[in-house]
Amino acid sequence: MVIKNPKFEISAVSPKQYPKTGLPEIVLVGKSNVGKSSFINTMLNRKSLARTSSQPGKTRQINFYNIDNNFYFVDLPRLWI
Ligand SMILES: Nc1nc2c(ncn2[C@@H]2O[C@H](COP(=O)(O)OP(=O)(O)O)[C@@H](O)[C@H]2O)c(=O)[nH]1
Ligand SMILES: [Mg+2]
Repeated sequence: MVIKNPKFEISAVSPKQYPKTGLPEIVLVGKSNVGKSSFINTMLNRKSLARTSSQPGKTRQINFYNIDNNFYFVDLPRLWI
């Protein structure tokens, strides 16, 4: 798959903010610091679209990345598991 234009769309803190496009969502869920954000960047061939950190627990919102208007990568923070 050729990815042309992956975009950070929103850091949602409430369900009202979740995108309503109906596009499929691929959700990354796991403990802090296991490489979820790095996985997204690697899949998209971008260095730092998804912010990575050596400190656990940095992501607190639900981050939606719109991939060419085809699907979303959704990066969940640790507190959701
Ligand atoms: N050695 C190594 N470090 C990695 C790898 N993937 C991620 N990291 C590092 O692990 C830390 C946490 O990664 P991050 O993607 O922020 O994890 P997240 O909290 O699950 O989103 C960062 O310092 C990354 O640079 C990997 O494949 N190998
Ligand atoms: Mg992360």
